[in-house]
Amino acid sequence: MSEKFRADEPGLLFDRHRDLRAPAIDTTAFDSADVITLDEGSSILHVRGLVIGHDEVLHQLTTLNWEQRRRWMYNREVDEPRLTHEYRDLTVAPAFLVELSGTLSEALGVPYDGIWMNWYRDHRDGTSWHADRPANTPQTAIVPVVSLGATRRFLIRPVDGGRSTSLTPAGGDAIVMRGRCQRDWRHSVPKQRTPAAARMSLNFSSTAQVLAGSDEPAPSLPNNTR
Ligand SMILES: O=C(O)CCC(=O)C(=O)O
Ligand SMILES: [Mn+2]
Repeated sequence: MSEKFRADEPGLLFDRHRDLRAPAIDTTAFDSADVITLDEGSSILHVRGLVIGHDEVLHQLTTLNWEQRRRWMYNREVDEPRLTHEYRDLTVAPAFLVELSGTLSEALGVPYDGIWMNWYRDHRDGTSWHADRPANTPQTAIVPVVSLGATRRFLIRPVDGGRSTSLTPAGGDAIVMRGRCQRDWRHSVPKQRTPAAARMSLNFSSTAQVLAGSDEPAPSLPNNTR
């Protein structure tokens, strides 16, 4: 084990080891990605170990101006169970995120130009069932989500309900939703009882991908789907 992997500091993280190597991108990770077929129109690519030093990246990103959003739940306003940050203009994002976006664009053939970021502070934070807007505008879309920090469950299930498929992306992995995942499926990161350390997810978006399908009316989604 490299000395740059550090055992957990008490109270800070629950994962056994943290990957604090200098941040880098392993482009060869795509070569050994797993394909999870959901149905004839949708699949997921699980790319393991794309980001080297993912805990260090998470640590660096904690200094951003994170937002605590609020939302209406029934008849009262509550804090969303996570912090969020967004780069609509990638050119002002940290250099590593720009590089990561470039890598994903090249590997997946989609020009990504925005990032929606979530910070799950611990196991009590999560994201409820939803599809991504506006990536649900085209009939098909390729939506990569890169995980940093703790391993959490990422669930995806048919839009009308039914059995969910459970993925467990570790820090540094990418989950790529492909095909009709934003139309026929809903995804979530559930809150859990088991203690978990901090996790961030980087959700990449592409204006070009949305515009390519802009003649197709996007199905309406309830406001509180995330
Ligand atoms: O955190 C994740 O892995 C997914 C988050 C997500 O789906 C979203 O913010 O749209
Ligand atoms: Mn999403």
